[in-house]
Amino acid sequence: MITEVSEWLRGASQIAVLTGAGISAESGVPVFRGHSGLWRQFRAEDLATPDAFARQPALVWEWYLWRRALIARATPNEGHRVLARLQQHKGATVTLLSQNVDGLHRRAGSPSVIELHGNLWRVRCADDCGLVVHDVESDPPRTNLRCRCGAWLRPDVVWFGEPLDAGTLQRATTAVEQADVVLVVGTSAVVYPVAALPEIARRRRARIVEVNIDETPLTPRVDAHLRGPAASILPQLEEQL
Ligand code: BJW
Repeated sequence: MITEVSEWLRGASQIAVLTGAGISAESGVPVFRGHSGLWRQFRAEDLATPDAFARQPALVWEWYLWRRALIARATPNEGHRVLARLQQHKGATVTLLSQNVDGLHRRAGSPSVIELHGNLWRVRCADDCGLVVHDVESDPPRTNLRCRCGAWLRPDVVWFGEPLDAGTLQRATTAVEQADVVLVVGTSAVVYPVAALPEIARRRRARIVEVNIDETPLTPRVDAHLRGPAASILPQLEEQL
């Protein structure tokens, strides 16, 4: 199957890659769903919401500071690096779309990444006064960051119930609409609207290739499911390109 997929990639002029938490799993960053997704007793759905932040901003910040510390120690893995090289390959236009907020794709050398759910290294005003800053205040980490307008500062990420940035989602939609092949790597494909992107591509007759250690709701609808860790499957694919 890897040989067939690499032929599709070789013949493609537009490729879209959609990544999720699974691509960073082998860098030691926990995924969201399943047992390793729990922080203390909390699930992402308990903390990644505007309501949780309104009720307990310090608790939500603690979670993000814990994740920042972990990600700061992590290094990109071979999966991130293969995708960065693929983007710089002259044969096709490769658009990298990521749901991850960890910044590991950029650290692996990806020249551009469409970050659909934001970036946990940026903060912005929780009252939307317009302030967005790249946070340099994480050392020492503080859970009571305030904006110049007095409101809380929050991580510049997309929580449940919040809309994705319209321009960002449009760029992602265009990329999958134009793609000949869409590579879906390490996502459970359950969080919308991003989970709809492979289906949009499929309707335009793109080939959909899933790389995952497990099956997902998308699996029955893909052209190829490459089962295994992204950091081993992606290098095997690259070898054949
Ligand atoms: C490996 C591996 C290895 C492991 N190699 N693989 C339609 C239907 C139903 C519900 C909705 C709908 N439309 C909207 C909703 C509601 C909601 C939603 O989708 N809920 C579902 C859970 C039911 N969506 C939203 O609320 C979104 N907003 C929205 O729709 O707004 C509409 C609106 C319009 C106008 C006004 C107001 C509102 C926003 C969603 C935001 C999600 N945010 C989070 C947190 C981001 C910040 C942070 O990180 O803290 O994003 S939640 C979390 O889930 C995070 C992730 O990006 C996202 C997806 O998770 P991902 O990446 O797939 O990770 P996992 O853990 O789920 O899966 C990992 C996978 O990797 C697994 O499959 C493993 O097998 C695999 N794996 N190791 C390869 N080594």
